[in-house]
Amino acid sequence: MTPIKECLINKSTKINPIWLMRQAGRYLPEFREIRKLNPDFIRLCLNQTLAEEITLQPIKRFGFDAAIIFSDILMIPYGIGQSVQFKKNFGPSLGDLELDKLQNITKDDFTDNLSSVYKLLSNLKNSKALENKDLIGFVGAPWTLLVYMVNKVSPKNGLPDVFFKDEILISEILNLLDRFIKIHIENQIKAGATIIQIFDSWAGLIKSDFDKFLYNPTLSLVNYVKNLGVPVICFPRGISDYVKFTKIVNPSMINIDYNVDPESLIKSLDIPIQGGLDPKILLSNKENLKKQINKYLNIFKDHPYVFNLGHGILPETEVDMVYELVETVRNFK
Ligand code: 1CP
Repeated sequence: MTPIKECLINKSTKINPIWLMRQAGRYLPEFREIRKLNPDFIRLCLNQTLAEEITLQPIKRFGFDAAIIFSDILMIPYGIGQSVQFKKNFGPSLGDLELDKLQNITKDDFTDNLSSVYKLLSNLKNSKALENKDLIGFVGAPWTLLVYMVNKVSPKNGLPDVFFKDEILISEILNLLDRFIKIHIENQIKAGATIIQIFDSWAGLIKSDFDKFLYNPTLSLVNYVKNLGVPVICFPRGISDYVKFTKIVNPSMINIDYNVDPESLIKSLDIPIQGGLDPKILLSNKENLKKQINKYLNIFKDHPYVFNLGHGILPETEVDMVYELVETVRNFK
């Protein structure tokens, strides 16, 4: 059994497996080399040879216990026919949302549009580099994808009131997303994903209607993944009540963000926990980094815990600090 499955399924507290959110990405010089020559980000995600190489880059350097495929949560809007571009120093920018057009897309069209992603997984499945490691597939949660599809750009400066105006549109998109996210999950599992992570990066922006935007849609996906016999990790970043979320949604493991107090959480939760460390700590110094890592590992000493961050690793992180992090986690006794 892989180290992460030991933790997730056997609830082992003897090991602390490790991987990092956004481990395949911009902090790696070898990624930046490839990126420089490939300005179209979506095309890069769909380039099987390069996507495979990028997925394995952090594994080769750091020996993490899981690879996460090089792809993006916005491949789902792309797959159902909304255009997606990534602009330099700006981030994602989505095209007009033509609901009629999106509602006409079939399962086969969608699967065709994203066939490279599934091919990437099936190529990686038997890779020597991933022996005894997990291969993580992922999706954006319905809420986070709804936000990008309607707002069309990152909501990092908040959502305008007008976002919520068209309730019918919102319900239609949530229905559409439930259907296609499930198809994307099923396709990834069939192609070789051994774990699914659901990223709800903007869950912290939900201020009301939690059943509609957070609990019901996520529970629907979690049950779907579990029925396919694969563990599912949820990351509802920024929500105020992780205990309530976990009780209602009951994923196989919960990834906490860096605002969660791990000590109080552990008293109320008995499912495996992942993550927590503030990625900004990797921008400080080695001494502080070790101290903060040991804090998490000591708190989770007797709890099934997969080491990870409280959000994705920052592009400005120095590779040297990541080596230090991995060594500290591996040497913890
Ligand atoms: O190692 C990995 O995790 C690589 C695969 C991966 C994953 C899991 C990428 C590659 N993106 C994601 C998930 C993702 N994408 C999330 C959820 C996780 C999180 O919150 O960090 C989100 C919100 C996105 C959307 C997205 N894609 C953003 C954020 C924009 C915003 O609203 O602030 C950005 C910058 C991207 C582009 C992207 N995706 C991945 C990479 C390496 C990059 C950077 C590309 C570049 O500019 O070179």
